Amino acid sequence: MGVLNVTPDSFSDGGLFVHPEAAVRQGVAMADEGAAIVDIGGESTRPGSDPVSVEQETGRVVPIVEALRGKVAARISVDTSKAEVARRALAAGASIVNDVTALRADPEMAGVVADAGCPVCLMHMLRAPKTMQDDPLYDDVVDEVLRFMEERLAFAVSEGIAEEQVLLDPGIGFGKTLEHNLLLLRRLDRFVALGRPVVLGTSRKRFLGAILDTEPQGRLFGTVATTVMGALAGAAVFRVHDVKPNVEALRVTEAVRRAGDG
Ligand code: 9MG
Repeated sequence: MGVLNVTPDSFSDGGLFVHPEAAVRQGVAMADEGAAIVDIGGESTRPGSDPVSVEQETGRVVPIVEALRGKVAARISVDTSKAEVARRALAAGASIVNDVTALRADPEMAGVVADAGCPVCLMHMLRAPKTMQDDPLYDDVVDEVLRFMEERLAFAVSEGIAEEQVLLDPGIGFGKTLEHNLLLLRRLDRFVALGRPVVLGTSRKRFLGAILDTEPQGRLFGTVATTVMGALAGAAVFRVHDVKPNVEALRVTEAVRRAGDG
């Protein structure tokens, strides 16, 4: 899953793709490099970020969905927590909803997804982007995020979303310390055991910078390391800015995993 932030303020690529031609070029490039999904977001979820209106978000996302639809073989995912933005993006050609609030921000979101019959990614986040990094606390981060995933999956199904359409994401960096992120990565197998495809989003994130002492652009090798570990643990989708290196790492990992299978 290639990240396409059409925002002025995302943490590592903010402002790079606000111009529609640049966004479309980047979407096409990521698909050419092997992205199976292009995830388009019009509201930053970086720590401390401010929310934007439905009109602003729609105005950023929908023209890019329309321009990419038919131009790329990759599926288009809309990264939003607002039901109206999801509805309009799905009407414009998106076919997946990536909701970082796991259907908690907008009471109409579950209905939009259920009516569309499309896949939805439910991600864990502590509180909201504005406050999530203010001293996040857990007794046992892995257990608590697992329980959250089970509860949100049950909620989605109770709202008419088919279980087969749900993807789960532990939300690396969303209300977590470095140690919390490392523990979640180490026990990713427990999320895979829930039986739904697991989405992993580590790309260029701050916890990598804390380990490597680098700015976002210098976190590629760290990102690729987590992609390989995630693949070995059974994760299914890797949300990344740098598609080619991650696709190549996944192809090699897969080849080794299948060696001797005939
Ligand atoms: C929008 N967004 C930013 N980081 C993300 C992550 O880790 N997972 C998902 N699903 N979405 C994310």
